[in-house]
Amino acid sequence: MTRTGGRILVDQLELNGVELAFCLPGESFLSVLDALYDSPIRLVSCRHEQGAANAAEAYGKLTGRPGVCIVTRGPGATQAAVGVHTARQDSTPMLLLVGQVPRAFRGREAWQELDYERAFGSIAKAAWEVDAAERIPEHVARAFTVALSGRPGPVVLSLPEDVLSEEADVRDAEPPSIEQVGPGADDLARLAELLTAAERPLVVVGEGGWTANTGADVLAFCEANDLPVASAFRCQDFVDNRSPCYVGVLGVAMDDRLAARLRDADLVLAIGGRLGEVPTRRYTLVEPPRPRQTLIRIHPDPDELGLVYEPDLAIASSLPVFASALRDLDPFAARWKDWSEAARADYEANLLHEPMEGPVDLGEIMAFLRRRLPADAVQTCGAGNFTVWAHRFAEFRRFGTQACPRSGSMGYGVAAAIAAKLVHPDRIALCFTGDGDFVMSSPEFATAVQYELPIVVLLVNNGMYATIRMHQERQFPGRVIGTELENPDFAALAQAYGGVGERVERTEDFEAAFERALASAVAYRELVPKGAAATNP
Ligand SMILES: Cc1ncc(C[n+]2csc(CCOP(=O)(O)OP(=O)(O)O)c2C)c(N)n1
Ligand SMILES: [Mg+2]
Repeated sequence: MTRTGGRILVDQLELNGVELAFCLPGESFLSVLDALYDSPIRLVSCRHEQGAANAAEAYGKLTGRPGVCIVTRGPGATQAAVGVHTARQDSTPMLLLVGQVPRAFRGREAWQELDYERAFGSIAKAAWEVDAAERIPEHVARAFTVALSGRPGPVVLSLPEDVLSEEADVRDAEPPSIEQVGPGADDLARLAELLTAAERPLVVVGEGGWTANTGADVLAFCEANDLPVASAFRCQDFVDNRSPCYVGVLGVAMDDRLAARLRDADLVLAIGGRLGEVPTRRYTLVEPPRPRQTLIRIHPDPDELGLVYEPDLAIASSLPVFASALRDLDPFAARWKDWSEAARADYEANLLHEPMEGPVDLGEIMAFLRRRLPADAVQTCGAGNFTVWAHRFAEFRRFGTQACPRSGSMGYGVAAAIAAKLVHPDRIALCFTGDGDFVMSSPEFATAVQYELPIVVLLVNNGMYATIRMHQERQFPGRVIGTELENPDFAALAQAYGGVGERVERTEDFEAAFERALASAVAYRELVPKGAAATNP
């Protein structure tokens, strides 16, 4: 039986367990849209490719499965690039499917033509073009394999228009199974040896295929041995923050006491993550290439283990398999109790805050949210100084409740909250955003309204790009330029989109306003006359 390339593609996505895809429609992939018409895959059509790509990235973070984003050629693809970059930096599996000019036009710089292999060469984990409908199953299987194996990441598939519309008789490919390698007995013996010799060890958990069980296993090991464990930037939901062993996040504006602990640790056991610029405070706390600390690195991708640092012990292993082996190790003679307890005490002290000047105290508001939010609420954000409060004062209990860009990209939070609400319709999806950040992602507020996804957006409006202003005033005092913002009335904007909007001007008014926000589904739908012609005049 023959099928169109579009149908073959959609069948292949279904076989790989895809249940949701984000798109911004384009004429270059009409046959994919047509195949989706009959498919159980839910299609969410966004308002900007940035939003579609960010939502797909967040889906990948929340589920561990590749988020699928479908966009049109040239401008569609370049607008989606930001989500691909985040997926790359954040090690998130993702599939960007892009329309391409017909095969016969390639190389002419035809309309909206782009060489995706070159354009996405350093952004995606891999990017390539499919050259015939009959090879779509093979290419999709390869795309899922590459997105999920080793260090997860984004894959870009370029799909020429005529490949999608041509018919082919081809069998589907089996969904790939990703081999999970584990640590060898020698690795674990050496790890035990190094750890036994350590006086001030610190475990750091980071991205690269984390799961809820991984967090539970790592924590069980830490608790059995009084080992302090810190999370890398925006990996705060990797272990239960209420564990006596959890000691905080190595993020932007990290607690100096935690920074000192990482610097002064004599052994760092890095499970996942890259010990990148943010968690190491610009590579000062753990200095490449040969850190002061004894360094043990665990990562599923052997390539990653040789980058930047010279570890004392490098173990190529899937993180879940490693964590489960770690849990089974015999307990160490616990000598780290004082070190661990002191770190935990600092973390708890850092959750408290000095009252802030002015009528709205973000520390107070965060303290309220810490009490109020259920353990399964999903928090999202973009970039800005407001995130410092959101990260410092939040407590995460479960994996898959923080969907924030480790890439530090603005404009992510609203789309991520949409993805969260689609994955977990019964949970609260709370987006922290700033006045700059929100305007960048506000088109997707319309998507939330259209698909009746009652996300809650908490917008910190300070009339400026404060992060940049802060650095500007430090480095170039008295020479403020380009960082002030003249803003719309955000509450009215939310209403205009068909949502609910409120302005809170005093700390004491927040609680009631927040409860009203939770209670209000995005119910209002504007009525538009039917029958507006879909054809050209
Ligand atoms: C896509 C993108 N563009 C620019 C930046 C640089 N940047 C980081 S934070 C920030 C300001 C964000 O402003 P706002 O959302 O108002 O947050 P505030 O810092 O005022 O709390 C900017 C411009 C970025 N991180 N990402
Ligand atoms: Mg601002």
